[in-house]
Amino acid sequence: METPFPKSISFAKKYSRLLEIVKASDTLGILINADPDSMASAMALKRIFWKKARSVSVYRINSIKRADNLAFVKFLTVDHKHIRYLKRSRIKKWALVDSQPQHHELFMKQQYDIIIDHHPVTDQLQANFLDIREDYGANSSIMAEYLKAGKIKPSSKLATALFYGIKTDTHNFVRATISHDMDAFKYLYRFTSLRILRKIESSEMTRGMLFEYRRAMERLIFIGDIAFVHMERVDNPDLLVLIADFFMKIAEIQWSIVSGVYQKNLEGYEVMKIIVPTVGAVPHQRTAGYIIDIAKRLNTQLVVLRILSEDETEAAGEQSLSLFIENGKKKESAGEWNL
Ligand SMILES: [Mn+2]
Repeated sequence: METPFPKSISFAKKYSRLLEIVKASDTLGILINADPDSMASAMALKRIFWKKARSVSVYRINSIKRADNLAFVKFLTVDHKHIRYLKRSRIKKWALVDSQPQHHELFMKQQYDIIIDHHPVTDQLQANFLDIREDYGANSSIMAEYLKAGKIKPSSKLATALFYGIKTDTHNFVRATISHDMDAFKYLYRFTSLRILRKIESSEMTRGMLFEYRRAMERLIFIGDIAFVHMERVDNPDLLVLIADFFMKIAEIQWSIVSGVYQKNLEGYEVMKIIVPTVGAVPHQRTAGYIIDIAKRLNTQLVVLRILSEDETEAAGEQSLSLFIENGKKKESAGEWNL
């Protein structure tokens, strides 16, 4: 690809080139796929054009569901709207941050005046002002350098947003990072509100989720060392993962199984199957028993898949299948079905 800047060009020069893109009479629209890094980047770009453009508005293509991201929006007062409220005719100049048009079809509908990103360069990338830095762990680090170059002291909310953006995109610097991110992090630290940062980081649930947790507690049953909950209808399947994770905190528990019904089939029936893939050694008798108990409680079909390795014959596979059948029969005759 054509590099927009020779390596040596200073951030100050880039900054003044960036400013030339948007005129005082222009309305600027910034598009993002909202996560902390992109929201912080949009806030920074908005700050850069504050009082320099007629208006700057931020539109996200996705909805924000994660509790920590909701806290981010609330406590850092991120001002943005969903793209469905976008009136294209009102926007004169377009910017895309922390993404490239190829990343999403909703990004492909227009030409961009500004693209600033840190993802690998995609095909046919074009913009009047293009700054792609693949060697940055977070786009927020690039934006912090622009603020510095423009001698803009970030507000505590903007600094906290960028700081958190870097933290999440680099997974707290676990990902092989990169001196640029460290430098930006150090620069932002003095302006950051650690109180808000802690609040965002400790936001693991929403009020709505709390009701789901209560529902989960009421439905929790223990089968051997398995914590098992069938949640029935759920609006958001991600919740099942959080609940399963939550019950893993119980000391006596080895397995946490959470089930739920997310979508109906074409006829409108909620059909559930438990699929048990078995491979290698025949499953333990006890494990088979547990799984059968769960299937029975849910009144659902149990599908046992035996995955054969190259040196196994079908006879070997039959063994684990018959384990489930025999166990089921035994439980039936012992009257154990009515758990
Ligand atoms: Mn990013």
